[in-house]
Amino acid sequence: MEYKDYIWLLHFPEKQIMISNVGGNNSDDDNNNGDDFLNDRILNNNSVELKYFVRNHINNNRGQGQMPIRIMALSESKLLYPEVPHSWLCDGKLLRLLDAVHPGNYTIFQDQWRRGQPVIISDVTKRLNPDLWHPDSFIKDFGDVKNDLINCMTGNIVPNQQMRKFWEGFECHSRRLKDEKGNPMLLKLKDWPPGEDFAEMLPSRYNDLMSVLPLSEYTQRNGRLNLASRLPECFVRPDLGPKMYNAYGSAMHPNKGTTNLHLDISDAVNVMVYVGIPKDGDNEEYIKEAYRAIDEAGCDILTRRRVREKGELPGALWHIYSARDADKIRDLLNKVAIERGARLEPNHDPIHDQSCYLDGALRERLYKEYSVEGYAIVQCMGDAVFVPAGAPHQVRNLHNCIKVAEDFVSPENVSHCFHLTQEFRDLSDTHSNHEDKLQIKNIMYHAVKDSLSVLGSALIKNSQKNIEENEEVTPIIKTELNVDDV
Ligand SMILES: O=C(O)CCC(=O)C(=O)O
Ligand SMILES: [Fe+2]
Repeated sequence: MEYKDYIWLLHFPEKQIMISNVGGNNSDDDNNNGDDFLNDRILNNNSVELKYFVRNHINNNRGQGQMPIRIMALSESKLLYPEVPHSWLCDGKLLRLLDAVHPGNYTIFQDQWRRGQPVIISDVTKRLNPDLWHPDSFIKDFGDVKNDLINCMTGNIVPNQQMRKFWEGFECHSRRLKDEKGNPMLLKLKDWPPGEDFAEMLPSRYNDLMSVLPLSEYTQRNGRLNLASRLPECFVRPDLGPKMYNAYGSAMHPNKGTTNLHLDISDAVNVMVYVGIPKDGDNEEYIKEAYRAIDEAGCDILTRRRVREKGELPGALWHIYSARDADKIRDLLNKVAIERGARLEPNHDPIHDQSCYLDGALRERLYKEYSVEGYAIVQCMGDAVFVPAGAPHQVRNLHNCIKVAEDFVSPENVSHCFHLTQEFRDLSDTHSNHEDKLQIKNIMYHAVKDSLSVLGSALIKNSQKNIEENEEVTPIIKTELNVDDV
């Protein structure tokens, strides 16, 4: 979005601007007034014809009937939510909640979340026990345990390494494992703790994390707005995490992701619990590189200002896209693959394959050719990023990061979870999400059953109350009207 458009939005806050896709920095319709600008974007967005991607499943939830994206200015939202400390990033598209435990957070969060928009909440880790999340504590507790590492530059696996080798190089360049050319590798710990083992292997950390997760009605396993909590005990527990993401930072490599573009079938909250800057080498230089990466990644001015504020420690750069734009992204990635001479394989999917990172050039093409613009988000130390189910996202660590994510199933996005489960079924067997580990149909069945039973008992209670009230009223009416005398 251009500066003039932002100003326009600020001047017409009462319009409750709701648009499907706002232009990026490259908007070329300079002569439009605001309304034309909006109409143009909506038309543009809806009229893109997909030539390189064909959808097998009909998914009625894909855009039609969905609430449009909302863009807010603080002057307006302060009137709507006067009590709740918050600000707006990504040119008004991204809500940032500033008090993680404020009871008023739910309303404003839900007003974004039901539109499929991500949200960040800052300062969630101040009540964590920092000793449990320091790299040294992982060396002490698990240094001798072996695990695979991934070289983020090549995608190759460095198999069966003592984890102390990963952790010792976390904040010390000179101790990093080297590749065959003798260069320190950019490493990521692969799936650790493995599978579903977090709570059993790291019980104190599990309890520490769960005690600080914000919006607990959504994020706790028994939260009332976490539909997964409706699944009776006798079912196998769905895998909701937590999952840890441990990786070195790569601010110097703008087209290499720490985690490539993919989407998850449930909602997730991802918390930055530790950011480390190497202690050897030029500390200032690392920090400057990270700022440069942020400035070049399509972040809005307020984000660029925020990361430079005292006390902020930027850790990772996210690009999150609306779930409704997933097919357009697939179309672009298929088109690019063909341009590069590749053949499209059946039962493969450019997002589910998790093999691409959208660099600046691809993000620009996505905007120009499809009118799709994502959310460029910087996750600082202590930030929790809420990622809606089905929203394609990618992450690039700027410094060395420890993140922990917990999944949940919100009523707002349950239909995405359902459709995505169907979609994953058709993929080749190489995909880990092939089977329905979430058991989404069971979750939905029990959520509906419980809702009906709550409504049923409320109805019964209400009608009983009515009968009692009528019985009480009748004698009065009788006396006042002297019904018996008539
Ligand atoms: O931090 C990362 O590398 C990936 C995080 C992610 O994809 C998630 O939490 O869903
Ligand atoms: Fe993810």
